[in-house]
Amino acid sequence: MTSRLPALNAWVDEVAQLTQPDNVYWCSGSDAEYSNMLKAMQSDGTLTELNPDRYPNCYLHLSDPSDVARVEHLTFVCTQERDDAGPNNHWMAPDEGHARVDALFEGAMKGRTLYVIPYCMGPVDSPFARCGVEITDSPYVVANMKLMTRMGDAALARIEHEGSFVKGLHSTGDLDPEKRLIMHFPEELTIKSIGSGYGGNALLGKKCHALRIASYQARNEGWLAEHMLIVGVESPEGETHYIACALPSACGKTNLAMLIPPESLPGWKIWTLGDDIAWLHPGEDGRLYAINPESGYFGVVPGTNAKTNKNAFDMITHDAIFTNVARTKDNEPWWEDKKSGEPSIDWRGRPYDPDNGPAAHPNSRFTVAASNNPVYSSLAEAPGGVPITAIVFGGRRKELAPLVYQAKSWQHGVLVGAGVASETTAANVGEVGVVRRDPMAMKPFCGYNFADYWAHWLSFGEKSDRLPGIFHVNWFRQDDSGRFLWPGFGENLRVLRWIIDRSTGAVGANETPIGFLPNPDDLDTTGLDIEPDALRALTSIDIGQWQVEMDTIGDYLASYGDRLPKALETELAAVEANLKDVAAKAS
Ligand code: SAT
Ligand code: MN
Repeated sequence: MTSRLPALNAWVDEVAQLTQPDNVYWCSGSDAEYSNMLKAMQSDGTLTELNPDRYPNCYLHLSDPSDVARVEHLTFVCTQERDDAGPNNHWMAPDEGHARVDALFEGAMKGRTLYVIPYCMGPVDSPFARCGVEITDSPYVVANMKLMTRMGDAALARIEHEGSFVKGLHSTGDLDPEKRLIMHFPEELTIKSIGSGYGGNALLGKKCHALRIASYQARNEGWLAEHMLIVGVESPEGETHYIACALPSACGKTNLAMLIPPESLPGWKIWTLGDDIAWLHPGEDGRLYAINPESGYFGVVPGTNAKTNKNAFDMITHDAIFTNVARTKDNEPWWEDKKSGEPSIDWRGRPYDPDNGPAAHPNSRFTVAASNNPVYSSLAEAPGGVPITAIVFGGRRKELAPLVYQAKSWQHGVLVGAGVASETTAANVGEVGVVRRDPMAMKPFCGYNFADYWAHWLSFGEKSDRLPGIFHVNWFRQDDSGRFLWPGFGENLRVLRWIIDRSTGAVGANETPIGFLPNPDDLDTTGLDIEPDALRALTSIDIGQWQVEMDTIGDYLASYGDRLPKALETELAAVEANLKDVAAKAS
């Protein structure tokens, strides 16, 4: 098969010449094709069927142990000018980037099939959606792309009609970490990834396209591609507000996106639009409208249980692909904190031995179609997206950041987003638990210079006065003995309610130098076992600590040099001056 688009056929030919596959296969996206992929992987030993009675249509894939997370140190943005990629990205000149990665692709698909995957990020009939074609030699990628994106014939028809698409070339290569590169050429709308079969490195529709390349496209076209979940919060009166929330990887975005309201908040409902990525477009009415470019979830498995995320727990009992979890002796998937069963074989396929560490890899994942989610919003398919009431940033911070606060303006909110920091997690290769700056939770995902990105964010404030309010949350505050101060999970709905109340003007707030904090009375804590001291700590700030924090943020922003928008410096200076005033009054 070929397409009706000569440029696409020519590119497939060119890639086939370089990589020399045995066969070329164009994916249709059909269910039969999906089951053929699963069968092929079962026969070559890369996929195992799990207990079909307890976990119907569920499969397990085990990665190479050296290939279990994104690899930021091997991820490059290749723009003509180094400064266009910015200090937030690893950079390589495009010529050198192509030369290096093409050398690795030479003959890489010998003995394998080259799969052509046309896909659409976003509902196929949405003007906000954007298309791509991924070429890969991995049936695991084909199967995962089927669950995660709208792929196949319908996407191809749109691509043929539009005539343009993001090009993504992927090969698992030989999985040698020395020969692994994840390259982005935003000016050419091109991605080339080799040497990894893992999630964000290989499912090119996800972080590579929908964030790195799309953020670049969005800047040129006047919208935002963000690392945000989208959730609908319906009140007992039937009014639904949509919230877009950016948290760094593995900080509970999937849990928040499909939160289960606690019994003490009867009548509230939650609807999931997306759990990882949001594309935000300004509407004619001046509001921001969001679509989720994905149509599936690639979520962290460990910690998922009936208490932390019952929706996810139920959703992964059928039609799911598990990656790097353990198995019980009955061939059910098992992971840390599953709260039932016992591991028998670990994620490396060895008999389980606690001396070898966790049974499931801490970054083990499930892949499921969004339609598996019992609270999937029907509006997730709406071509025009949903209007956003509030934008929420957050991080994992043991100390400092209160449970929630609201920025004083859009411009101040951009500073709040730019100042996001979080303790690192297992989603990326590297040290876990150290605080690092992760502006807008986009540090690993912004395809261009952060200074230009912040300027782009600021530009929305000049064009509309109906933008969502901007908030910051931190579910992860601990006391001196390391206990979490806030129960989190379903109880986070209480915080979302305050955010909605603030956005609709229903409640007042306590104005502080860093923003508006809840008056403790306005945060509904009925039925919560939370000590007054803890609540006070969660809803107040330490001026001295925040002075240090603002200094650190100032130094960080200054590292962007002349390109840093002046408006951010102005906002920073205002917060610093306010902190100083309050400190002076207190002493
Ligand atoms: O590996 S992925 O980038 O797909 C998942 C994540 O890090 O959020
Ligand atoms: Mn993510």
